[in-house]
Amino acid sequence: MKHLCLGFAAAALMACSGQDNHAGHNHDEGIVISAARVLPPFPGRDISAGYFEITNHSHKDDRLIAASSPISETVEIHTHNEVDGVMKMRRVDGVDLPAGQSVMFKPGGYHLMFFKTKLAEGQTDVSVTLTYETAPPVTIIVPLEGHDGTSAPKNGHGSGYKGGHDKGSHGSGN
Ligand SMILES: [Cu+2]
Repeated sequence: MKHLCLGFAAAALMACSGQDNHAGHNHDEGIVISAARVLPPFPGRDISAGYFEITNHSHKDDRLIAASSPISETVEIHTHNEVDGVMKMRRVDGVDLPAGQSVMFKPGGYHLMFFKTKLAEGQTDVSVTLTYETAPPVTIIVPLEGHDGTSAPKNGHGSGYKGGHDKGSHGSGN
């Protein structure tokens, strides 16, 4: 219930500032992918995983229904469930994207699975196309990440911790 209230408050704030700052600019931002990364296969394996945050900025509920990529003929949307204390992966036929909300694709949760991954030598990023039930498909370029955890987020679009929890100041003016 608390989440619901916060959600409404945030939506109301956005609506207000939108009118003040973007008069005459009334297309909505649609669905935005951020903090995307693809983990390449472990040595001897050919399965990669894709993670990102997906935010539906539109006013309509939508649904991610498919993903594709030149590096793999088979890209599936997966989730993790705990079964008898063991995390198991399961394919899902889509992920709901409620209007105004974000869904995290992360280790232990939703993720993309790229089977029989084919990477060129020295390849550093991957093209991924996401297909939605309503919104038009979007192709994004996703950086490949190392397995050693050394690759820090480079695009400055990660979770913007600025130290402190000052409420009310949404610094992002785009
Ligand atoms: Cu999986």
